[in-house]
Amino acid sequence: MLKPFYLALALATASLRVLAAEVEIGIADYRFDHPIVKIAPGDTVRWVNKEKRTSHSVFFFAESLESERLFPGETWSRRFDVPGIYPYRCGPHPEMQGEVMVAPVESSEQAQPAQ
Ligand SMILES: [Cu+2]
Repeated sequence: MLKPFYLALALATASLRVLAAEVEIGIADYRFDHPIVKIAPGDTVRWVNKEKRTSHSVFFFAESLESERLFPGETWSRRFDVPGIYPYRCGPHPEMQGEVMVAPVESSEQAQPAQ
């Protein structure tokens, strides 16, 4: 029989991933500030254009999915439900590249930028 304290702890740990996380990627100086992020299925990535003048987009070329052109201060979000590796680049600036890795994580781990 579990004592109430340990039971509560187990429940708290198990429910940690129920709340999906949101990861923010800033765009500045013609690059994505976290080019590679690791998230869990159900998490959302939010790109924020932090440039003063330049617009960018987020283009998942393998899926032919591209955001609207993001002007300074604008954001675009995408939720990832299916595990996999999602490479992307900026539409107008192909040298700007990034990757979203979606994989189940340990319940104690938080979604975080990989670098
Ligand atoms: Cu760009």
